[in-house]
Amino acid sequence: MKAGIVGLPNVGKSTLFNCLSNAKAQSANFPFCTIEPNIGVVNVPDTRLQKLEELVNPERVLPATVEIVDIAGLVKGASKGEGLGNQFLGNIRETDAILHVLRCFDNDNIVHVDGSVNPIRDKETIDMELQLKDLETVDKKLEKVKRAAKTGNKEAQKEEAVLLKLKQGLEAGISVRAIEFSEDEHAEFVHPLQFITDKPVMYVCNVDEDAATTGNVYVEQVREAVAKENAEVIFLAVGTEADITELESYEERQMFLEDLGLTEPGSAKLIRGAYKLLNLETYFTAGVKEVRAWTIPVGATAPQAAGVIHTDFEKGFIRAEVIAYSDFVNFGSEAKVKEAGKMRVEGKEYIVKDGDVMHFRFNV
Ligand SMILES: Nc1nc2c(ncn2[C@@H]2O[C@H](COP(=O)(O)OP(=O)(O)OP(=O)(O)O)[C@@H](O)[C@H]2O)c(=O)[nH]1
Ligand SMILES: [Mg+2]
Repeated sequence: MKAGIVGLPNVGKSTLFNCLSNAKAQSANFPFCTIEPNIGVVNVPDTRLQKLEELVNPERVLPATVEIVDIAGLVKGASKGEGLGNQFLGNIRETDAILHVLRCFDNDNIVHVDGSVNPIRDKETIDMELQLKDLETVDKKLEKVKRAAKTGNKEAQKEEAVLLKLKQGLEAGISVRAIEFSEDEHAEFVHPLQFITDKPVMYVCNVDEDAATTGNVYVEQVREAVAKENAEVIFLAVGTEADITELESYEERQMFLEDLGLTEPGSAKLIRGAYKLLNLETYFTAGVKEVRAWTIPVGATAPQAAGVIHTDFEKGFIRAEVIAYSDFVNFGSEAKVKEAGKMRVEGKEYIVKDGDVMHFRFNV
């Protein structure tokens, strides 16, 4: 699963990327600092994993991960080839969710490509470029479908109607996610085209240090502007957090966070938010060799969950032994859970719950 970072140049996208991932991206105070996309793997922070580690004492612990892509800043006209971002919009099309970074801090020393701090205007600039890119996709498809529709092909006619509705919406400045389609229409015609503006989005307001715990008026403006979008808005002192990430020891980092008034990095909240945005959940395996978090889509069945470990586990699935996370923690070990009769045996139809500790039985 992947999330892509978008925004104007010089708003702090690469700095955010650096807060999140161990891969270091170049960030500097000039527009178009990023040229080639930065791709990094981010651990999903989960305190349950630490708790399981304490109880099981395994050789190693592996958290769940999400992939993050940081691209060049987009500017007005990007969809027509202006700036650099356009060539990399393809990388964003391949992601599953969008993190839209908005500059919400004043600082005359940091260049703003449009001359002043105004997150609402910036958001509209970016939205429009993304919409124009999607419009390009619609137009290309429409050209093909039109011909088939003319010959009387019923399926093509249905598709043409959907495409025309998309075209009309996008031309009016509406993102695909806000254009209404039936579930079937969406699955059959909209989803396969991987529209950028159809992906779930989270607005990341980059605030200065003073606003790290409170937010500021820019954040309020953003909240108000996107209220109807049903999108997540979070704020984060990206620059400061990137500095904290640089510190060597956990204690030092924790101390600086506390100075800011935070108990955990805002980036942890962001990653969890992104995970939710992607409609993902976690189940655990907890053996003495390894305690590990595995990522599944919400609603996955036991065999599908097993398939995340290995396709053979899914194909040869017999049953799953399941312990609810809370039972594992309350009883303290797998053996004690079993003694208490709290371990369940589940079959193919079982819908995995977030936090389940699982063990699979399978044939190969
Ligand atoms: N004061 C302040 N400066 C910041 C903050 N976040 C980023 N910066 C600075 O802004 C400049 C641009 O940051 P980058 O992360 O390179 O910006 P970008 O969005 O990746 O820019 P492009 O790659 O050019 O599109 C750098 O000098 C950062 O140190 C912040 O929260 N506060
Ligand atoms: Mg950058």
